[in-house]
Amino acid sequence: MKCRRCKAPAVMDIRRHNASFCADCFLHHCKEQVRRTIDDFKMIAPGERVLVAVSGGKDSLALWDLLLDMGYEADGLYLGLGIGDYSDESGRMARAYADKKGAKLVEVDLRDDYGFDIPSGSKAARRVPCSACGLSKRSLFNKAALDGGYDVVATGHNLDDEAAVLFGNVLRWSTDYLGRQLPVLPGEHGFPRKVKPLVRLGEREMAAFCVLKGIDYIVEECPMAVGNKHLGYKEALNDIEAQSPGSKAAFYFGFLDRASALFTPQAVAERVDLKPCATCGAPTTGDVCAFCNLVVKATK
Ligand code: Q46
Ligand code: ZN
Repeated sequence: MKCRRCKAPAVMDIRRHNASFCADCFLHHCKEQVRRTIDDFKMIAPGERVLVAVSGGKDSLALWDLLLDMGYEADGLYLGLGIGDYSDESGRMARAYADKKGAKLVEVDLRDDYGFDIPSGSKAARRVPCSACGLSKRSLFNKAALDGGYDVVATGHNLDDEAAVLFGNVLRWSTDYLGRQLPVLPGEHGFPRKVKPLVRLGEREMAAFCVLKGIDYIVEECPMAVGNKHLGYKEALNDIEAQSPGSKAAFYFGFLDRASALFTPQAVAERVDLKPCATCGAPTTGDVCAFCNLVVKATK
């Protein structure tokens, strides 16, 4: 197996591109994929300040590394979710990377700052942990970005993540979610712009990127994810991909090219009715936003 770019012995093959790469050319390939994604979807303009949502996992640390390497002014944001050893370890990984690079890591801790953690708070609020967690993350990323004067929030969702979410949304024809499943959501109505620069790179590529760059990341999955639907969709898509390489990318990018616009009118209509939350000021459709409601129930 030889590197497609320089003909040196290859260390990594990417079946959907029908290509193999040596270590240096693979890292170059990752950077080019991200550069193309940022340019094509107009994700980040020169001089804009980026807040990277860092979980301590491979995707978010690789994204932070790529953005810093490409010269973006990118700070990290770590959210302490209070999920036992998993959170302790993931926080250590995020801090270790920031220290190594001399990069700025903003930290918000659900327990210290809001009085609950995901395992106990979701129980008290009678919500599925991942739903309470996702809601908290969305709200706190927005808040941290606006408070810190950032122009963009970047998350490490990769091709496997986006294809699995799309698969779930299509299985249930969740047309409202389909209207919002884009690699860039504009900043408007009091929300910062949200971007996903890793959508052209798969899970396996992100793990290889971290190994080749010597980035330590938390390998364990969050214990709350065990048995959730999202992992099942990923497995189903992996089976399809193994039989027919390129299916995931065709599914996701075909949706973006040919179908997503059909669902956007509904998503746009929903955003027009937003007003400030009576408690925290964040944009919401009700009087009090979903996160403030969660805080009340989770801390009872
Ligand atoms: S961290 Fe949170 Fe995930 Fe854990 S509780 Fe669920 S949503 S699985 S990405
Ligand atoms: Zn609120």
